Amino acid sequence: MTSVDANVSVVDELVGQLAELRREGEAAVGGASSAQELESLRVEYLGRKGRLTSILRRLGELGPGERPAVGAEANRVKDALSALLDERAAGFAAGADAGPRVDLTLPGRHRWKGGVHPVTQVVDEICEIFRDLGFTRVGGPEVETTEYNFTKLNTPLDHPAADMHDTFYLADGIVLRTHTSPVQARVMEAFKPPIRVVVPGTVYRRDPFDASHAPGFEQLEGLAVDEGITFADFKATITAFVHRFFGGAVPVRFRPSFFPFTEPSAEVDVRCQICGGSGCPACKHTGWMEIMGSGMVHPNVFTACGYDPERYTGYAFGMGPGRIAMQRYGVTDIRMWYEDDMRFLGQFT
Ligand code: 2NM
Repeated sequence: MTSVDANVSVVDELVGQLAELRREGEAAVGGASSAQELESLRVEYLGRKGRLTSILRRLGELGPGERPAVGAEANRVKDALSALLDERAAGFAAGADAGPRVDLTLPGRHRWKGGVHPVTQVVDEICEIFRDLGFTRVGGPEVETTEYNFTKLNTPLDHPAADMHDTFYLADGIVLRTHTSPVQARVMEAFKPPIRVVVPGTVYRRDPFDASHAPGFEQLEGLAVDEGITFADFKATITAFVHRFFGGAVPVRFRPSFFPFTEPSAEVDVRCQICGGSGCPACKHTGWMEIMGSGMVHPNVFTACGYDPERYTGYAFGMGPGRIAMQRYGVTDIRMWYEDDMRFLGQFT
């Protein structure tokens, strides 16, 4: 048979084709950029009508002694390509080779932005209005003596009003202030009339932390002293403040009350900002919201602070910016201001 030589060249040819198939296949599979592309390469190289099959068809041209070696080589090529195809297909399934995993349609990440606490915003707003009315903003110590916190303010420690101002004693005669009034006492001792001040600050009381009380909260008090100041001055000043803070000509009323450091004393109410006066839970169906306590400074306070009560008169008032912020925004639990929950506070910046 002359076919021995011919078969040797066919063996060489087929082995050469197998080697080339493997090289090309590995390059193509390695460079594939999607699972779909891998699938078409699998069909092209290893499919029933694929390139490997057409090489195998020619095994019949070989003698029985030559087929096993070429067939074994064909199987090695098939296994190698098949393994590589599987490996890359698994990679695509896991997303490892899916390219940058970026969703360009996502909104950008915005930067952390700080903001002024809503209660502080109200404090600043109130102080600005009073600045326009001639009042200076001042501050003072949160740790006070009972002398300044109570005694100079016509509130002896055994006075029933002192019970409502039970506080935290740091030492004998040293307390966390229950109001900012001791600052007004210090202002009177340091400056001669006329004086007009507003005093915002944190104050402390032995109160439960519940929906309407906090053991530490913001207060803002005011004091005006001069010769000839009357309750009419007070009403006009407060009415001007209310109209600027709450807007327009909202109704204001002055209701008799009691404080040890003022005589006479009054509560100031404004038309309910939530229901407009028709009655709602926020105003306890009265149509009015209490915004401050006030009155004409008691002569005993002037005497204790070194002012001559025969010469000077004045008015004082105190409000809770936290309460006012609750009324303004319809917040029903005072603890919301103090929990530092940014989902809540972020709404006010
Ligand atoms: C209030 C109500 C009424 C007040 C009195 C004084 C001072 F120091 F002049 F005596 N400062 N603030 C005062 C008066 C505070 O808060 C509800």
